[in-house]
Amino acid sequence: MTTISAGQPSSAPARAGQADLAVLAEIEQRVLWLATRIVDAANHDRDTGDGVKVGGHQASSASLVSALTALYFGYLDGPDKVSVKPHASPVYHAIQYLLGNLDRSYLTTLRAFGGLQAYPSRTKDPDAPDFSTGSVGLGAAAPLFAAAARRYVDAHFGARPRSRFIAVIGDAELDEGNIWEAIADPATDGLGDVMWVVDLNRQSLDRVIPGVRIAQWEQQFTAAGWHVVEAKYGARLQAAFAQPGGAPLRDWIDSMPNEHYQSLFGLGPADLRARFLDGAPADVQGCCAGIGDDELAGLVTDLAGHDLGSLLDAFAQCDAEKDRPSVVFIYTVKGWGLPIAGHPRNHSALLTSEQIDEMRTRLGLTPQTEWDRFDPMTPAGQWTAARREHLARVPRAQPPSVTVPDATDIRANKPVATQEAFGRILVSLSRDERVAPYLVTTAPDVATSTNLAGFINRVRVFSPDTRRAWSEDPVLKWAEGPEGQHIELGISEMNLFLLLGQLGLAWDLSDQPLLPVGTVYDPFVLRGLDAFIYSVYSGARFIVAGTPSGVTLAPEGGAHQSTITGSVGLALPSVTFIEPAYAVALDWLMCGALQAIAAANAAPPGAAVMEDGSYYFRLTTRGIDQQPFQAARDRLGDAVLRREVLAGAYRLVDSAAAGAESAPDGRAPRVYLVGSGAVLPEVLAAAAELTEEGIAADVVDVTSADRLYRAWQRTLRQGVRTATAPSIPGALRTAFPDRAPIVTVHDAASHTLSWLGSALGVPAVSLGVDSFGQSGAVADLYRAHDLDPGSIVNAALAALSLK
Ligand SMILES: Cc1ncc(C[n+]2csc(CCOP(=O)(O)OP(=O)(O)O)c2C)c(N)n1
Ligand SMILES: [Mg+2]
Repeated sequence: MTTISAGQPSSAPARAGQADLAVLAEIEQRVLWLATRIVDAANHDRDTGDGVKVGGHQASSASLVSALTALYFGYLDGPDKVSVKPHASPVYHAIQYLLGNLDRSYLTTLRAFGGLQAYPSRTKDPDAPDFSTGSVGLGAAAPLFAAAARRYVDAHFGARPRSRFIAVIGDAELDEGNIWEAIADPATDGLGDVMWVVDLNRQSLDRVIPGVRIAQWEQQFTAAGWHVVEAKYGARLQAAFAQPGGAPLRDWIDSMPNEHYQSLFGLGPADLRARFLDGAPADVQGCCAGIGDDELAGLVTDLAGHDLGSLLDAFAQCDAEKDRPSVVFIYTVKGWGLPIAGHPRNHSALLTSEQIDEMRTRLGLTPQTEWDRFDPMTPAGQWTAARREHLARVPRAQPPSVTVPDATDIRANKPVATQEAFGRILVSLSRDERVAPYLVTTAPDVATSTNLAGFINRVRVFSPDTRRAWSEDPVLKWAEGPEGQHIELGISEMNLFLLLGQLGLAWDLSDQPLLPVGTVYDPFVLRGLDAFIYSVYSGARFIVAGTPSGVTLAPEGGAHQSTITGSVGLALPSVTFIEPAYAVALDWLMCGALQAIAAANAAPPGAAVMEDGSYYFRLTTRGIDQQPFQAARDRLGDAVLRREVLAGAYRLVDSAAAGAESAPDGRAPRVYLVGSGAVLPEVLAAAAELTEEGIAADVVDVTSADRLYRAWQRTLRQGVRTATAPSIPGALRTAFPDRAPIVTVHDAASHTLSWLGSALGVPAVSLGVDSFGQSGAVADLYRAHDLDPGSIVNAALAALSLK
């Protein structure tokens, strides 16, 4: 581990160009002012009219002003990508404004509708940050996975201009487990272009953190193969330590409890001296005796995280480390330079208007000039202009347009499960040279058990270097090398969704569109859910297959059976949830999803892209007879059926077409049995039984509850917004041409499909899995959850009685 000696001149003049530290310090003060005032304006200059506190984080921002100034004005190059901790978003915007990348009008819009977002947002902020942040830990890990995605892209498509992937993160973010999952995974080994900057202000939201855990953290990073740098003391303290008698001073500060040290920041110079020396040994008292109160106050709070030379030195040391990721712990002060510095409850504290006025005056600004950029004729103005030019991004080349077929023409003559079909479809696509180069799969140690083996056998496993395979396995050829197209992860669903997210953003962050496909056991989608949300909120486009799913995974028991994932898939924005039952339907839907991803990836900047985003396929290992689907195909023809399958539902059994006898009065009781996924055989059996009893039972296979729901909501909202009567959307009308009671059947929470009754305005009974499962045979589990044919028949009778 390296400790920075900040007393020497910066060794990073090359990156800083000709910037001298005095100019950077002037910029730093202006960044501090703007970041503070952006939050102040949001809270004091704007009347929201609702009495709700606007909020914002002046202390968390101030903590990182120096580091972000050093990065943007002294270190970064154009292709570098940066993730900024959520609560420092005002600093990011202040810097983008000074660089000329953000219009002045936005500075008073923090947390306003259509204005600057509370936390950096790729998709919503006008000065588009490289990474969204907000849920602590995730934005920190994202650049690591972006670097892994870049390594993959470089290996397959040729090296891009070098980017460094940087995360500037809060120290309490290291409490999040996903941080340690990320650095522990071999897929993130050796990424020399990664640098994490940890804002070690020793405070979290609630408190001053008792006992600094840096030693433990450093060991954890070191054990994971990271290069660790510590930037602790600023130049003045370093110099004082080097004086004769300076060693006890250092020991005293090093041994001081964190709460004691933090309490110094809120005090005036005389009180600070007394507090600092409270309990100090005689030699420390002696060493400080000759130092005046003001000087002592400045000295003992001089941390490297606010020393621009030290920071640039630390970054340069990380940059020199080419073969492993680096982390630099910078010691900072939460609220640095503000009256709330170091206060235990400063997390959400806001400066008063008087304090803002005082700060403005101190910095030589007036209400007329407070939002100004630097005068272009001054050194600071010239340096920001030079940095603006240096950091300008090269416009992206027009991406290749990737042609995905409408189908792989999967054949399914015997019973087949959707999970198996999924594997076969991927194998077929790997043979299609128009698509194959862009496909990349990943799985958290479940590749073989989710049917990726066939694909892996063809395309191999990705590793930056070719690795010798020691055992010949004719069934699974696990050969690793730079040409491989499957990225294997350890068991971390967080890592899965973070990697999928960054592969799904490679069109942006690595100038290379990809078609990423991940697999995960369906119940464990929830284990990675926050990272899933993070990735799609960031605009990533990928496919994830949750498989196997539901109580259909009968013998595996309650711990492995998913129940609420259907509802999650349906409700998640920017994700299309799909649960087909039949192989050909899956084929069409998967090809359709890949087509949509490819089209969106190739859309020119600023073009309106389709709304689907990513795709979540919920699959099963239960093989089911494909004949009913073939019958629907014969009846409707591929063109019509494909359109309906993609729209979300089609009639698997059309009782009229099947020649169901009408009752003597011409009006047979009629019911729709609606199933999704693995339960279709039970639904079909129930329909046959009802038909025998003289009830016309149509079977509707819902391939995407999400698409149906969205179609319904679209027409409803249209009606609400235009004050007109909403119509029934086309997809629902086609699948449900008549008004008749319905029964919904789903191996998932009954709620996932229960809205259909309202959508159609008919009585509905919803069957599903609303309690935890257990081990058993499929028939046992279906019986226990009323998914068996007999229960479905009874549900149909109940629905008819509700009419
Ligand atoms: C996953 C998650 N949990 C909780 C929060 C609420 N929260 C926001 S900031 C914060 C403390 C952050 O402390 P630190 O990372 O040290 O940042 P600092 O404000 O000290 O710079 C917490 C708990 C969050 N944003 N995300
Ligand atoms: Mg902190």
